[in-house]
Amino acid sequence: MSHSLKIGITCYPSLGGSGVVATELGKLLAELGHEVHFISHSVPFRLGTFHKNIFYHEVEVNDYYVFRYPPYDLSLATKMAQVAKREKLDILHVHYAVPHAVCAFLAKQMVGPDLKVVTTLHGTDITVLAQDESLKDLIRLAINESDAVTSVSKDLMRETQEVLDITRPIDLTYNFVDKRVYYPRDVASLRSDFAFPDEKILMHISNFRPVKRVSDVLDIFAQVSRNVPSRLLFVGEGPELPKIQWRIKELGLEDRVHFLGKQDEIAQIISLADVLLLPSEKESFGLVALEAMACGVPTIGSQAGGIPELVAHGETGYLAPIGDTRAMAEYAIHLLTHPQLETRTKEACLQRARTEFNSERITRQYEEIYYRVLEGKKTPLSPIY
Ligand code: GMT
Repeated sequence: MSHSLKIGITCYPSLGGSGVVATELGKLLAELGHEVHFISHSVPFRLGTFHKNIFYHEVEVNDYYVFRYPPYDLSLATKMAQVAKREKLDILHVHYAVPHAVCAFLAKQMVGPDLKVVTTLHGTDITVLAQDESLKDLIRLAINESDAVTSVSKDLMRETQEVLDITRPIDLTYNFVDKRVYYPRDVASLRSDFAFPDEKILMHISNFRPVKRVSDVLDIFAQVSRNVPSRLLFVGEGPELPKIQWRIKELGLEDRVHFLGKQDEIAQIISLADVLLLPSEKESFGLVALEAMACGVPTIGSQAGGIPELVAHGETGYLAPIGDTRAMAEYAIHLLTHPQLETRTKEACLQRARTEFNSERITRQYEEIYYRVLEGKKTPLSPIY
């Protein structure tokens, strides 16, 4: 079975790695000849230019005055069912369990069993939301009722099974990068805007939420900059920023730390860096570390969640226990003061990103899952990791 499919995709269109993965997957599936229908409240921000196989269906929410909270979830479920019936969708592929997997479950009740639901778990839908008693049973139901469930790391798979006491099989589908977009860019002239030739550039890119432990980034940089002439570039925006700005003053690092805000051209920006810092508390995979790896930039960070499945310690970066900023700084200093090691590490990054996490490979895995559920075959039991 390998005919082209009609696939509905729902994700958070305007933020986060799950939205990026869902959108990039949709684009790649469309290139392979499948018809892809995005169903969401706004156009996914990475969707880009027109493609004949890509369609967008906007969810409009009824905000009748009796509602204290307009029921987006119900409108989304209804829209999914309408699009599935009208466009004769084979699959609804939802990214992030809450509320998308629940809405897909409802849509399937409206459409019938021929519509197959694939749910991809991305991280905080399990590591944060599934711990919440007000959501736990609903998330378990949506996961158990999906025709296939995928997880972006083995660690997230294990945590899902543990937290929700789930025994159903889950497929492993790592995050991926498109090598046509993520490769080391020539940024020599841009680099000189931020650092002198003898200075190294460390970078942190995130949504600046508490799970990212951004103050650890500063602690690491404070130690590194005492030993290696260097600059720190922050990319992104989020709630921890004001605290960080205050701490930079306390540490007297104002001249060495730069804020770039939200950026679209991530491949170009990452190519500026010598090292990416990712000391997160929780990180089911760490898409940004993969994007960096594909641009030849090693990550130094924490052993949280799925990061060790991505960053090969000692080969494509270095990992230490969560909060051990001293060890992370020592790794950074060692790497940045050994040019041959830096060159070797960069090569290993490019090699690993291209082989293990390339978009063709992971897109094929998703395709195989779609064909499998359409054939009504059971998911193979996931290995115990
Ligand atoms: O970060 C989040 O809270 C949500 C989510 C998102 O939509 O950005 O991020 C998760 O999904 C990414 C894509 O699969 C992963 O690469 C991130 O590691 C993961 N974030 C966390 O687990 C904190």
